Amino acid sequence: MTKTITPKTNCSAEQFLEQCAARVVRELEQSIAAHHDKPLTEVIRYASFDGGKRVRPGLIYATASALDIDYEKVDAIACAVELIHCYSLVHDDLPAMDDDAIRRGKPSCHKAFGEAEAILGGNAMQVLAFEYLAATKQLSDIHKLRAIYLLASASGLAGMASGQIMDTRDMDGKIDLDYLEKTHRLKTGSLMASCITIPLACKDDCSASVHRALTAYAEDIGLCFQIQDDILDVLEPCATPTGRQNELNYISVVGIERTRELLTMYCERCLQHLEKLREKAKALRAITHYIATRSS
Ligand code: GRG
Repeated sequence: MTKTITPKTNCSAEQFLEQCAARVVRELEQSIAAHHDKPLTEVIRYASFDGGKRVRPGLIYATASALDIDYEKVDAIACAVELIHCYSLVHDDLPAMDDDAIRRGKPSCHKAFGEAEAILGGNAMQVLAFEYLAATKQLSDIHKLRAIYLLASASGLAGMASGQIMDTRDMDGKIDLDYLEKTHRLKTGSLMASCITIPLACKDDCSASVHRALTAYAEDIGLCFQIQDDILDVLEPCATPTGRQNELNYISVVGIERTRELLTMYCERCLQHLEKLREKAKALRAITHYIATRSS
């Protein structure tokens, strides 16, 4: 069995994310191994293990570090959020959604396994996420309940699913900045925010000012991520999936110059929110810079 990796905060964001990726993949490998004989396990492994920047686990371990929470306590949270994220990519790539043939440099899940396996594999990943949270021995019952509630609301009607339908509807060119931001806050922002708010909800002795600062950071970091995603979509199309072109993009709504200004504004706002946490927020600060400047 491979050794548990402890992500170090005194290195670059890329190295920190690599260590978080190794840690979360090891955790997922171990628990999925228990289901090795089940027919959907191969689909889940395919959709969860290769590639992916693992930004969400990175944010979770970085928040744990900022709040002095042991990494063991957030392992199940990192696995659960990453499973929901990977699941959303599987369904997002389906012909009824973005119809993407390639994901993370290899055939998308429905191309490799067929639509029925991709739909069911995705469904299984979604509920497996909640199974992790319910089963972990590292969180108290009240913390588990809070985590389950926050993850369910981030991914369901109050979050990602609603953002996805706003993104999928034909708006006949009637998209303004307000609609765009509402969609992105739900579709991308809510799950990313949960990477901060779930560890925060598992910390009982957090000061009100740190709580406020991290909650504000959680609300802004997803938009920062999405704006850079939109820039990459348009300026570096090879860096992103290739399916249906999306009119819901910052650049088509406000132009490249304003998009860059918005990215700078959200990135600075995120860094300001972190000031309150001083050195404790070192890893969160590094990931913020990475999110706003990444090339894939
Ligand atoms: C969870 C109930 C429920 C429904 C899901 C299909 C769907 C409904 C939502 C799709 C949401 C979606 C695909 C959002 C896009 C978010 C986004 C920017 C994805 C790319 O994230 P990266 O760059 O991907 O972190 P990697 O591959 O690095 O992990």
